[in-house]
Amino acid sequence: MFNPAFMTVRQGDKVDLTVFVVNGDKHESWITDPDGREVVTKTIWNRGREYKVSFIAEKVGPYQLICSEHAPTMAATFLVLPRK
Ligand SMILES: [Cu+2]
Repeated sequence: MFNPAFMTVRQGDKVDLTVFVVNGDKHESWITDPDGREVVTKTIWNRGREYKVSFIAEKVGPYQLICSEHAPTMAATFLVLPRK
C-alpha cells in the first residue's frame, strides 16, 4: 500500500513526491493523469531506498499513482481541485 493513499492539490501546482519503500522487494510504479496519460513514466522502486518524482497538476480530477506488482490494492490518488 501507499501511505498516505489520498491527497488533494490545486490545479497548476507542481507536485513533488518523495517515496520511501518499506515493504516488498520491488514496485514498478508510475503516475497517470485523469485521461490515463503517463505523467511520471514507469520505474522500479526497490526496498530500502528513497525516490523522488514530480509532475504538474495541469488537469482537474484524479491523478493515480499505481504499482503494477501489487495492483489494485497498491495505489494512491492525487485529487486535483480547480484553482479559485
Ligand atoms: Cu508495489
